[in-house]
Amino acid sequence: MPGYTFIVQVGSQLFSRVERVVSQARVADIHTHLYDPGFHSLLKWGIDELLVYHYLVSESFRSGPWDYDRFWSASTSQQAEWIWNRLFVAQSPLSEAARGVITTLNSLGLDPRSGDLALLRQWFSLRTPEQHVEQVLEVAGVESVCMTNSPFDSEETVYWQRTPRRDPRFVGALRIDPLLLNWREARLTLKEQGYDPGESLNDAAVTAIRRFLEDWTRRIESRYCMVSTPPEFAFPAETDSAWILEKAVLPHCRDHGQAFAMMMGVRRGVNPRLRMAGDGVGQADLTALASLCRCFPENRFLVTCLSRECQQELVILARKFPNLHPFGCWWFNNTPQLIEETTTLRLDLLGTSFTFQHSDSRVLDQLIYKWKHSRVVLVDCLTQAYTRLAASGWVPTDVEMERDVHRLLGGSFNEFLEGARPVRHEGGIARDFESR
Ligand code: HDL
Ligand code: ZN
Repeated sequence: MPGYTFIVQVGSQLFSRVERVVSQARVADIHTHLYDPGFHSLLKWGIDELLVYHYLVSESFRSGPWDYDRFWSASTSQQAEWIWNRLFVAQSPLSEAARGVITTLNSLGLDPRSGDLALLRQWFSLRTPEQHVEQVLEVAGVESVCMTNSPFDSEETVYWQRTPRRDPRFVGALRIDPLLLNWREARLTLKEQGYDPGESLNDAAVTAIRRFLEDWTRRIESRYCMVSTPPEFAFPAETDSAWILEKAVLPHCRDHGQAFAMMMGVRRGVNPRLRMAGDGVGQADLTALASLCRCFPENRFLVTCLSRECQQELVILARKFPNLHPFGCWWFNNTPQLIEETTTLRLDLLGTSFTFQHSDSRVLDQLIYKWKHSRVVLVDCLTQAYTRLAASGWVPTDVEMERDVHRLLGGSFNEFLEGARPVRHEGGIARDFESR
């Protein structure tokens, strides 16, 4: 690290330049659980939804009494009051998610200190979803968000059957967890939707699964295909999951220009009484990822890991496989300390060939705090990286900083996905990987 005087002089100049560039940069948020306003009640927003976010539900149970039945039988506003009293009145909102509510309300010009949830509810009630989308995207500096669109979610498929009016800033992403993780159930859904895969996994099943994937990819104009996998996920393996992935999903992704996104290491239902808030973490076996990247060089893999212990191995695998793109500081990694640790590791080993963050927002208003909090950390990480670079005799220009920040906030992602476009066979020979 350069000398103290150098850091103070050059570092502070760089800090203000980096802060300006990062604060003005527009973000492509590549994974959220938000919906286009055309999906009506599926788009969550407002103070009650902010407070009953499952991160805050689990945190609110840290204080007693742990009356699960009383909580789950309460109304959303009653649940919000429960959480408000336990996390904002009985203690300071110090956790990332609790502080996020404060950041969001203040950024919208509302005073959380009023503690008057009724007044806050009234403010939100005076606006339409469309108006709120405009203000939140503007305040958050977000240009586009990828949704999580599951053909196995009957609440959502109803809307797709009505071909909803689409807002192009809300980009489709095909989520297929049941197909890979619960084939016995998934095959019934495919049959219901007219893609009968038959009783066993064979060529006929591949045909049915690929038609299902193609139709949904086209219907939602999918940007990529995604699954979240448990720590035990293995490949190669004698499992339905590995077979469907190899025979149907990856060939589909390759032929239809879909990167395959894997969110690895989630342990579902650790405490089922917390419902969606009850999921936990386990250390994923990344040898499975290395096998996939090696065996399917024409597929592109977007990957994030839930366990802190996996982060270095993921980055090192990305150095070995150009078809692997790490992204985001997912879920339990979305804290200032772990965002800084992960981002510094990635900058030191990958330069800007990764995607810094995704918000995973479930409530529209969360875009504001998740990106405001993350930008603060990104400024620190980049200032440190540029200060080191300057000490080596290379001071970045503003244009170079803007280019680097653009790459980290969606530019590298788009470049990586461009390469996933279907191979154009000229004269029967697949053109070179790079020249596509
Ligand atoms: O599987 C996922 O996409 C996760 O992001 C889960 O939805 C999780 O509940 C979550 O919201 N994490 O931030
Ligand atoms: Zn998610």
